[in-house]
Amino acid sequence: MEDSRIGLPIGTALDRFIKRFQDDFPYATGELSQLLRDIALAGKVVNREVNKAGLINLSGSIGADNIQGEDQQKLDVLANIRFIRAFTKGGEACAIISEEDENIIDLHNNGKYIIAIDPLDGSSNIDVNVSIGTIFSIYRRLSPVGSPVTSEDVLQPGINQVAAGYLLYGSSTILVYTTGNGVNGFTYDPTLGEYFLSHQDMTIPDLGKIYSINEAGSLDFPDPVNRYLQYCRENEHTARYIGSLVADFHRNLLKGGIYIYPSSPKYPQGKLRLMYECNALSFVVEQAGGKASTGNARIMEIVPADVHQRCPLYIGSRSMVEKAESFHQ
Ligand code: P6P
Repeated sequence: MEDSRIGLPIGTALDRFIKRFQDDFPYATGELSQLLRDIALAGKVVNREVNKAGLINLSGSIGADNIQGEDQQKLDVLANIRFIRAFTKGGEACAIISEEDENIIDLHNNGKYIIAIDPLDGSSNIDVNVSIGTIFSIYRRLSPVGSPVTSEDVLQPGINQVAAGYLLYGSSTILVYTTGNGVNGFTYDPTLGEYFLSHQDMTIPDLGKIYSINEAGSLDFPDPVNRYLQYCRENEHTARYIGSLVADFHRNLLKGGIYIYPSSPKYPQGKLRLMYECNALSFVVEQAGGKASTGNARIMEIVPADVHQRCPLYIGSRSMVEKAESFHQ
């Protein structure tokens, strides 16, 4: 079976890429492929709205907090609606876990897949034109198709993911995903309304010099974190922190680096969400040769107890994550 590490050239359209590698899975019946197309389509719509938010009064807050207690942005709500509508129409997903919804969205259909999604991460950056992103994770349901969705269906560890990835709405919009067979990136051409393969078989440098963390919290960081940061400062590292996880992650994926959001008194379990932020990016980074941990344990082996649970996140170049972990031992 040909894997995604060879085969289709740069410039291949996303649709052709998906079909090409679906054909390699004889048992594949096309639902996962269609799910990826649904995500790509919703991403086009969100991209359009993100790119003109200021012109159509879509910037700013709706004046209410979301279930996370965070000031909900108009585009958060819009993006959530777009992705849920795409999955509802597509019919491949039977349930959705969304950062914007307290409860699991049961679509009461014969879908085979569970989606965990952060429709628009980093939304506080929307008003200042900083890159933001969508993060998604896809699982196969464990209970029989057509039966009620169970808690076992939704509380699966990250190692059960069948696909995961992100959309980055930045200087250009890129869709990066894996189905467990390498990582590929597709840049969106809005003049053609299509994504084209631009980053083939992405691999993260094993070592980098970039560390991404909000150092303003250092007075409250666990001691091992501060000792690792001191190591970075003493070893010609450089700090880059956009405040938008997808943007920081993507830069580190390309250049090498580590992103850390540790536990703190304000966030005893860390700030980031296991199901729709940490697991998805962990699948991508592991497939690209990197590593993702809580500082002590592999992210993807955590068995969730709650769909919105948080966890500390150390993610990026393998040697850098292992170095940071060594300060915890
Ligand atoms: P802080 C955005 O709210 C987010 O979830 C990530 O995208 C980002 O990396 C992080 O939180 C920023 O958090 O506490 O540094 O502002």
